[in-house]
Amino acid sequence: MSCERTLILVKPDGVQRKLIGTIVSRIENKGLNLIAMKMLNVTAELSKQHYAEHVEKPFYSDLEEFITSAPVVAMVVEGPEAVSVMRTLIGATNGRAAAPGTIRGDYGSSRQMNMIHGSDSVESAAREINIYFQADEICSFNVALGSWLCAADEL
Ligand code: IDP
Ligand code: MG
Repeated sequence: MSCERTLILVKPDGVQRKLIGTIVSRIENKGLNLIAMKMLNVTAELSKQHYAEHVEKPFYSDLEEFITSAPVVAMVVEGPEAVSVMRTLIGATNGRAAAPGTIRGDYGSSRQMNMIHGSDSVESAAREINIYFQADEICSFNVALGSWLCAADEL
């Protein structure tokens, strides 16, 4: 098992709906480690970089309009298998299909306005973290409670 990093965004709808604290709590309650965080406005250029795989898709112009419409909160989250653990916690893309208990399943019912982004692979995470954060903005630290969150042979 490996300690991974993943890029998480609270999207504009999550910020507007005052869900930043709720989403951060869900991540912290899971035992994952928040090691970088900032609020920013996504520009059209940044959106095209982040969503490069979607730029040619029919929904891209709506997605760009949405993601640039209000600030986002960007985070780097670290922990054992953090990429897949966060994708499970986030739930399916479409909030109407997302399972209860997931963030998208519990707080939304839209395909586009689904409150949170999480990287879909370790490779995507490395690319996306690099887009949103400088190396010196990442504050990896020794978690004092770490031995109560995960057994040594799971790390
Ligand atoms: P993901 O966020 O679950 O990884 P992706 O397929 O990578 O989903 O899509 C990126 C984002 O684009 C979604 O989170 C959602 O906000 C938006 N999106 C995805 N598919 C559609 C669509 O068919 N119409 C409109 N927006 C979409
Ligand atoms: Mg995706």
